[in-house]
Amino acid sequence: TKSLRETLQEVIPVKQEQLKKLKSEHGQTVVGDVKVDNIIGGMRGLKAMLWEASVLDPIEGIRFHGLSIPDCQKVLPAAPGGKEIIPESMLWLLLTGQVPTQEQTQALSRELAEKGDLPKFVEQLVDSFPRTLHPMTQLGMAVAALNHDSSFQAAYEKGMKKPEYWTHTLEDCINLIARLPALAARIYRNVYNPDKELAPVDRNLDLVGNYSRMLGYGDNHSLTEYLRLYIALHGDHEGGNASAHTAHLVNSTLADPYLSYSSALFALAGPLHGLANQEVLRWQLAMQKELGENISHEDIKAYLWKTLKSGQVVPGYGHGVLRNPDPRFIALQEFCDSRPELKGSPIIDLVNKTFQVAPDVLKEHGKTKNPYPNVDATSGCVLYHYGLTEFKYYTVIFGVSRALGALTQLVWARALGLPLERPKSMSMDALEKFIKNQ
Ligand code: NMX
Ligand code: MLT
Repeated sequence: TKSLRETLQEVIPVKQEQLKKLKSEHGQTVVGDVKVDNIIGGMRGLKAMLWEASVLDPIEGIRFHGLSIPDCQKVLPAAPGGKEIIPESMLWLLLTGQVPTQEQTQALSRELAEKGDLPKFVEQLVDSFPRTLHPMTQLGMAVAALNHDSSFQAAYEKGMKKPEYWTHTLEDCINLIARLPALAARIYRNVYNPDKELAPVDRNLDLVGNYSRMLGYGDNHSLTEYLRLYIALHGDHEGGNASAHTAHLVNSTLADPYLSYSSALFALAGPLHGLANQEVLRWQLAMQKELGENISHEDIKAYLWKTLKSGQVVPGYGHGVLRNPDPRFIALQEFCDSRPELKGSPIIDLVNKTFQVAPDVLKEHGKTKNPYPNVDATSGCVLYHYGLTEFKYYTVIFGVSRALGALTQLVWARALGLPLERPKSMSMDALEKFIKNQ
């Protein structure tokens, strides 16, 4: 059975050939118009990036190398003793386009665990942060500091040749993914349980098995399984989302993967992006507090209108691309339905009831192009039920996850020799002049 690197050595030349052909045969083919609306509207809908691992359809949602979420749930290996997809099998799929065997998945788990310890100076750096510093700020800063050991940076200084770029990028990406659980768990411990001993990385556990154990939830098999699914599913959402796009842009300058992913994390930390799962829980809890027990659909409707009339967005609803309920939301709801311990959970019931009411209210409100829930509408609420109630931490878990897809693309970008990203910008005056001369 082939290792991850052997598989990539086989797959990359095929992709390089595909790109060469695309460029020489179709380099001048038009794929769309650029409208003034695109330029002033956050480039929404503009097809302007190459992204190999996943493609998002507005109605159907995400496909990873052509596989839908239910397809992945059928074919991707789980952890020993578990049922849910794990990040290792998703990472293998994202990187290679192939479904790994159980053996290949376990070998990757083993490699990640072996590389999972943090350098001492990073532990000291994280321990020096004030407990009041937002966990996402801590994560982004520490990921940047990990570039102390960047293989890409060291090789670049020595004058490495372009065909070697991807191998050093891959080494950095694997090392970073391996270290994220220990880093993210250390931040959690320092902020919420400063007196608690941190469990060491266990070489026999999968990535999330270790993460859950280091967070202090290792005995909670259900939460560990939920985290496996959560982290695998949030791994990639094509290239245009703010975090993945940031990693891609920064890496196109040949900044190393640590600096690139650190930048991505700060994009993820915004409330319109990854911070939304923290915001959803805050909003649902405020709703619960205000409305009390036995909340009716009418009560929720009135609360939704109150939120909208105060000029706020309904967190967890709407999307830049999707125009249907997010299949990741559906997959997490199905997880909840399949778990006896989640039956009757007040917070999950409230998420469900909100889902029954919110789309009609948002349609009537008439602003959002997508009145349906995105993945954040439920992801944090399930963590809350399981006892992981510190919601300022939730985006960190998203940050552990998004590394899978964002870092995969860095490997591909360097293997395909993609150039520095540098779109043309226009001023309003320049636009008006252009329009006048049409
Ligand atoms: N509640 C109220 N208004 C909304 C919502 C919402 N959930 N979603 C969009 N709108 C408004 C939006 O603010 C905009 O108003 P205005 O013209 O006054 O600026 C209008 O509807 C049109 O926006 P869209 O084109 O539908 O959405 P856009 O692509 O600009 O933004 C989001 C997408 C996701 C940023 C937006 O839907 C939103 O703010 N949702 C709530 C926050 C959220 O859940 N973010 C998580 C996204 C997923 N993730 O994990 O990253
Ligand atoms: C994501 O997973 O990145 C979000 O759904 C946002 C997006 O795709 O734009």
